[in-house]
Amino acid sequence: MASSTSYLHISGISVDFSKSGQNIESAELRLRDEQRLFGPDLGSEETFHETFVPPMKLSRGDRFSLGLLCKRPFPWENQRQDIDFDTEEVFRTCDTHEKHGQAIIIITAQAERTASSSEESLLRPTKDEIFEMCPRFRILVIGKSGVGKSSLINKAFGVNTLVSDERRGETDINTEFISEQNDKFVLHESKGFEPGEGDNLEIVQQFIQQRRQMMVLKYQVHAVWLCFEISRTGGRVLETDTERFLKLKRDGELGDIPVVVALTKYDKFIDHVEHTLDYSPLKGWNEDAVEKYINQTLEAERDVFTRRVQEAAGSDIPYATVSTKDVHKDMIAHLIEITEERVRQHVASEASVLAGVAQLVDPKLNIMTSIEVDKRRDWDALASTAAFKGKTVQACLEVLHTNMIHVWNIHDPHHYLDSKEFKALVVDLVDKLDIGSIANPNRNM
Ligand SMILES: Nc1nc2c(ncn2[C@@H]2O[C@H](COP(=O)(O)OP(=O)(O)O)[C@@H](O)[C@H]2O)c(=O)[nH]1
Ligand SMILES: [Mg+2]
Repeated sequence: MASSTSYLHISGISVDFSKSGQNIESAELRLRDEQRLFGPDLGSEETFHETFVPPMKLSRGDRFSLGLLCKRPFPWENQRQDIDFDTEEVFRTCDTHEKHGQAIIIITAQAERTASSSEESLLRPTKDEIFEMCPRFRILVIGKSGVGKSSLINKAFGVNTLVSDERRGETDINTEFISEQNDKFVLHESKGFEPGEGDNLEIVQQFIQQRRQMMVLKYQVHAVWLCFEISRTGGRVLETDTERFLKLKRDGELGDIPVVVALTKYDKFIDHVEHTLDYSPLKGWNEDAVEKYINQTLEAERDVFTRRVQEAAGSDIPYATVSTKDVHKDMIAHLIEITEERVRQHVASEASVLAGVAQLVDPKLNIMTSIEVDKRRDWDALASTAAFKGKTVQACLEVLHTNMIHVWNIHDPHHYLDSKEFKALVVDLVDKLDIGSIANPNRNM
């Protein structure tokens, strides 16, 4: 969101032709009459990464394009191809993620604010800054088919459909799934580490490594949920490759990325324990005693399983039992809370804010996140500046209001919450709280 910006610094470009079948010899980024020529990455013919030092300066209305020199079987058939960018779109989204045919182009751009807009930026909601750095919480969910990955995601993020932008039917770990109902998270999915799943461990490891190398926070993977079903068990609970994955994490091979184990379908586990319990010794017991006994048995059975998970995971990899049944909503909230905490500690607070924004099962976390965002503003410093003195309480309330409704991530396709009418209601409400009239535009802070 760079609407208040007069120009952008274009500091990098990544192009991935691996799915396009094109054979590209070189590429040239052109901005007005400036050109930067670059070639494929070392050891690759399909990916290009280039950083521009100093960055190129893009103004609104500039002609901005990428020229490609495509290799053909015969050198005399070398062909040029031009991709024109929509400058307004680049300004609107800052970092632009474009698809051209099957080629994926990512432009890294930073807004350059004009000096005169510094006042405005003081009152600019901090959520803009956070969303600019990290517009979506990026999560990788691993687990064999049927363990309940999709159901868990849907509950946690309050959605019921996810779409990928792959035109082909097949998807893989690189496929980004997003939802129109909640665009604050992006999901990558991977099947588990069952025997017969090929070298999935290697695929997952490679994916995590690649994403770790990306400098820009929003392209990094912010958290991993490793899912399997909790069950009663006498023998081993984890597949060899699952144990190897956990060991890689423990040994630091995967870096700081938070991995949380989600033990799914806890309700099914409860049902199973209850249905197979030997009730004969309980004859003549009162209801409370029976319930206590059942709960103790349940906990003991659960502990057998979780102890084994802990043995494999070690103390640094937390786990949570979850269920998609509404009565167990707290469990998903707990999974999210421990994930958010790890993301905050090990990745970046901006990504953890997005985790808080994206999730929709834990209103307490939404509130905490919203407070966290407002805390980032140095209100004291702000209040003492000339810029602030001229502002009415209403202007300040607007900032709080904007932060709040976006951080709470309420599905509001018609933008009712952004409407003048709703804001008037809020102002009116604050008026009634007896802090004096703030609807009076002349009243200063
Ligand atoms: N009882 C119960 N069933 C679940 C739970 N989570 C998922 N399921 C069911 O398990 C099946 C597979 O779930 P799905 O989310 O599609 O698994 P995925 O293949 O890992 O994405 C579906 O029939 C779900 O309804 C749960 O917490 N409890
Ligand atoms: Mg699924």
